[in-house]
Amino acid sequence: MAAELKRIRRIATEEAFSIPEVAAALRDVARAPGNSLDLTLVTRIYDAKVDDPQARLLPRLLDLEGERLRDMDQNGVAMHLLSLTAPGVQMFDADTATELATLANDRLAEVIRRHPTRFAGLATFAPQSPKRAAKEMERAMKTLKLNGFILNSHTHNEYLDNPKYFPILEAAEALGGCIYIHPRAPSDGMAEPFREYGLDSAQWGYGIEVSTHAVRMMVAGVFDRFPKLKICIGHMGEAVPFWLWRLDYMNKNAQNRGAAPKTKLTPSEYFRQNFVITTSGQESHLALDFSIKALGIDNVLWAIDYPYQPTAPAVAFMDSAPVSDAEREKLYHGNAERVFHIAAGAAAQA
Ligand code: 1WB
Ligand code: MN
Repeated sequence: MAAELKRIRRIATEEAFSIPEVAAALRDVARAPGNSLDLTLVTRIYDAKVDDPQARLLPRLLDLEGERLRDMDQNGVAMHLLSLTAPGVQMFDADTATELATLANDRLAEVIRRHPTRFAGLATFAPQSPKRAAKEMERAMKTLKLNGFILNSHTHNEYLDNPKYFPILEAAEALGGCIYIHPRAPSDGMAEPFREYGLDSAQWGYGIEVSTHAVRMMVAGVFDRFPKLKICIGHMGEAVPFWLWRLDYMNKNAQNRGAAPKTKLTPSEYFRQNFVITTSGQESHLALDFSIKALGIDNVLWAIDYPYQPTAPAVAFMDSAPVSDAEREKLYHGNAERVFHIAAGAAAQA
């Protein structure tokens, strides 16, 4: 590691955890009848046979202060911005989801209180009950001092452009809390072609699910109603940056034939105004360079995707990225501090 990089503060922004109560509820979901595409992965992780390599993920999701901190120390990572891992509470009934979201947020706040320089956290909420979700969002930021929100894409096959969720968007905007839209598997209506070849999750399905979510919000005009709302998406923007030109062109056509509502701005304008992206699990310098040029250096944040992706290559990727020192500071911590209200602080102890 170069000497000057030893002193850089690395804040990783898409870092997953769970709590035993949510893991148990997901095991029950795995054992109940159902056809959701998420069940493939939920079964592998939460109801795994002991010889399944994916079974190793659950202890690493439940651990916060053991192996995780050692992994951070070994790799010079100052901080994990933690979030309850996908699918979060979004496969449960409204009451269970609301209760477990509160519990997960309390646990998250406790571990941050014990390690305020090592952890920050995104609050979970239960979209199944939008009004109660908005209350929990306020408690999470004002009382628990959490740093923003995590949403694992669709809820019972519905997306944030649905007006039933507007109380959630109103709360996020008023609180200045960015909503990180993390993947889960594609919703029922587009699930079938993803059932083969392992396409259900991180290989391809996750990106399609979240990019579709983001595009729906932009073309529906959600950001005309909530112009200060901030959304974060991972995996180098789930390919949306690459699509901006064509989105603008074809959205205009769709508007002109009455298929899409008229909006104040174009998709690319909303994307630059209302979105930031992270590099989670997408370690291509070419894609990074393109994204910085497309969105601006202030809109790209570093992430590892722990424990689903290894830390060392994610650090090596950003340490060696072809950017200036000032740009690397923004990518590694400056943008995260601004977007997620994280106090300035020190690099990891060498
Ligand atoms: C994987 C990746 C699984 C992610 C996940 O389960 C999440 C995987 C919730 O690679 O198996 C992710 O966040 O990218
Ligand atoms: Mn992730």
